Amino acid sequence: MSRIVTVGAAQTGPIQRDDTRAEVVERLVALLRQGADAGCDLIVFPELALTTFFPRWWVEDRAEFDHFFETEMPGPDTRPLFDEAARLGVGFHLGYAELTPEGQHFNTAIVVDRQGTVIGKYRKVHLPGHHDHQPWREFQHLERYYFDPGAGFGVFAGFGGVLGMAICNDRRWSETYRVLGLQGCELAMIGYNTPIHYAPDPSQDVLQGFHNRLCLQSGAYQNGMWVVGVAKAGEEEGCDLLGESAIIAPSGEVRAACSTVGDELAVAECDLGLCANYKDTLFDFGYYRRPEVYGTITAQQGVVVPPDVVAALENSDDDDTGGAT
Ligand code: CDT
Repeated sequence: MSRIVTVGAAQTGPIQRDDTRAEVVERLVALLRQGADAGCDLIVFPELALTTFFPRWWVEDRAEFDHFFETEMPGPDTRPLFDEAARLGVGFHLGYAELTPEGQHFNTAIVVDRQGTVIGKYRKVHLPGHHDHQPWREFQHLERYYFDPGAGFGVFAGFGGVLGMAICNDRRWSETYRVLGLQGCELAMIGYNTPIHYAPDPSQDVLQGFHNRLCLQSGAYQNGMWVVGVAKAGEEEGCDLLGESAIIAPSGEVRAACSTVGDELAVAECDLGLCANYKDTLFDFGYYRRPEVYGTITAQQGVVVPPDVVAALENSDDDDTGGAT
């Protein structure tokens, strides 16, 4: 049975450090209206959609950057977005930096229903980059300094289906999709800020677009779910951010995509009923999965080459010089 949710991937262009919340919210409201005109039920905004990607800078006292965080949602600056969405009868997903009353800092996303009520919240689990100042880099990636890690991946009822969220770097980890998939997720919303330049291995720079799609498409297919990947894109404070926002079907096919690195909406009719084509056949988890042999995935964090393999390699005559000279 088909269950159509018309989704808008609302990519934004860059947000500069001096852009005010009010200016940014105005841009989001414009995308929201565009989405409503296009018949969207749900608009998906990027990760940290209200501010510049501030983890690119080091400050000795982290509290100096607390102004990038929201202490309430909606707050005075974001209220217009909630009000306009409710007026239009359109739901949305929004990424932002969250500061809790207990003083915890999270990279957070929420999903809001057509009435303007928050129906789900997610805090980023996989925090990439580093925790210390590394001046050799062109720019920092200090998510491990500014954010506390989230506690897990939940799913939420909304828009007639099972919704899930992940944030940016989470999309590179197959565990993310599988944990969502095991809870029946039918539509995963994933905002991102992905610098094109990856300082630890610049050979990956030209592959950023490929790796983005590779992760989103395989996650969708292997779990029989729609995946909506939405970028904050373009040149932000001298840092080039990947665009290529896309809506991926449970088949792994791209159904809609952005073609610019500015504010842009890509729309697709997502039939949640299509998930069953995969969830009930090739990826019927209940019938085919073998959790009894997957224990390593949760039992250990890093790589452990088994001692017998290490020993065999040490005793081996093989080398990597490419053969006899
Ligand atoms: N925002 C975010 O998670 N960005 C990361 C950059 C990785 S390089 C430190 C990403 O995976 O796209």
